[in-house]
Amino acid sequence: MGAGTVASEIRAPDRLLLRKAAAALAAARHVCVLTGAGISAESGIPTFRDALTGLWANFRPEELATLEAFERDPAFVWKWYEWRRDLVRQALPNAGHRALAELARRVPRVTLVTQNVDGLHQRAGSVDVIEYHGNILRDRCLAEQIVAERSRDVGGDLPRCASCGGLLRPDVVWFGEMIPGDAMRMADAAAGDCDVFMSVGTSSLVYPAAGLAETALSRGVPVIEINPNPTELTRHADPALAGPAGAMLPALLEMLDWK
Ligand code: BJW
Repeated sequence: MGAGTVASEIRAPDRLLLRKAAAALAAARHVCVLTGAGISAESGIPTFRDALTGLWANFRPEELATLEAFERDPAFVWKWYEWRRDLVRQALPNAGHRALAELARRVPRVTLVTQNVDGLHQRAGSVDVIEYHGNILRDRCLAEQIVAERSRDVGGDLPRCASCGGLLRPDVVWFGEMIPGDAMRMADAAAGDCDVFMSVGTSSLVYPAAGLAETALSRGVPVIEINPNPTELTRHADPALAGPAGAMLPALLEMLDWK
């Protein structure tokens, strides 16, 4: 992290909370971080539930993020996903993503679990990222339930599987679908083992991801939240850092330097 003025630009009460968070991180052996759409907002990728800019400002989730919706109108759902794929391909990791990659070099162990499907953590240098809700840039064969290549031979509007010719879908987790087994096991294990938990840029509304912070809380582990808006988790978090991830995370790293 460059020499910085980042922490000094933050309001004094927030600096106290940052200091508390930095002290917890400085003493930590294993930090589990859960990220959500908010960390990619500063890369230009809309969140889901923010009232005016969110991806669902004009749609209900059930219209787009369920298997039923896809089976009802695959062309409509694919159009939404192709539009989002273009956004993701053009996006760059921001200071928040980079700070989490750097955090892994500063504390003995970091497990990074992301609900995001955009791959920006990996592009920022984080390794072994647990993709809890899949990855938007991959296709999955609806019939074979495996990650698949697109067929170049079959015409028509909808992407088809190169191996069986069946319909492809994005390799993401929709409502009512199971979390990939390995992702679920590794994330549960990390929430059950960490000595600091961080929740960054998520509304903490969607389960089982939101349950990871609850696991940490039930173990009496410090739970740090970073979010400019209050969430279901805020009143339980200590400290709750009310600000954007792209400012708060670099400031937190800078404080860690002083420890
Ligand atoms: C910033 C910021 C900045 C802005 N810096 N922050 C227990 C209780 C109740 C319900 C359930 C339960 N267990 C399961 C359920 C059902 C359901 C569920 O949770 N429903 C609730 C909504 C009520 N869960 C499921 O169905 C899950 N599967 C499951 O449980 O399987 C078992 C099962 C099977 C069958 C039957 C029953 C159970 C699957 C959930 C899949 C979620 N999928 C989506 C779409 C992914 C694909 C895609 O991308 O299209 O995942 S939905 C969407 O929500 C996406 C996200 O990953 C997820 C979470 O959203 P996130 O990231 O929190 O975004 P937002 O927009 O909500 O919030 C952004 C936040 O950022 C805000 O707070 C801002 O303030 C903040 N922010 N700028 C920091 N700069």
